[in-house]
Amino acid sequence: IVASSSEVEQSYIMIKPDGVQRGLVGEIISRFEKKGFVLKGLKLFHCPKDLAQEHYKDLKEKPFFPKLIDYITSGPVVCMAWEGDGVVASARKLIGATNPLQAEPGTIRGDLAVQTGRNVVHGSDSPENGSREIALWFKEGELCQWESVQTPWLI
Ligand code: RTP
Repeated sequence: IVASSSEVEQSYIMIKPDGVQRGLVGEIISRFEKKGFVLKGLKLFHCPKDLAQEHYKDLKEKPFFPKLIDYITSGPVVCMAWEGDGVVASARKLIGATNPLQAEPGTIRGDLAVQTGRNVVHGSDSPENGSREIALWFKEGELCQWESVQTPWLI
């Protein structure tokens, strides 16, 4: 388990395979960077089916579950751990509604996507799930503890 040395809230943000394939990695990372959150973990990773199934286990009874697993494992994803006060709720706002056609302009999905099944990015839905998902996707030693020069301005 990868534990943060701080008590600061963390969110697991993942650029899905469509975001990687469409060349949106820099655009998406820059939105979280510019907002002022602190990047503690980052890797490109082609995830196996069992990990995708564990990540989305709460959705396993949904009819779209098999397609969702095929989608998430169809190519590399970008795994990120972002930290900061209120990062979970704020990241959900930056990402926008699950259905990109309902996502507000200015949000990542509102600006960059049209299909629920190709909605370019994932963000944890609670601080507990943020910690759970970061421990699931990152191994010991893959997270960096460092201080952003912006951190004092966020508190
Ligand atoms: P995420 O977990 O990816 O951040 O998305 P979310 O909370 O906004 O949405 P959730 O309901 O947790 O669904 C997870 C992902 O499953 C796909 N999905 N497909 N009707 C469908 O075909 C459908 N509904 C959901 C989306 O990729 C969604 O982000």
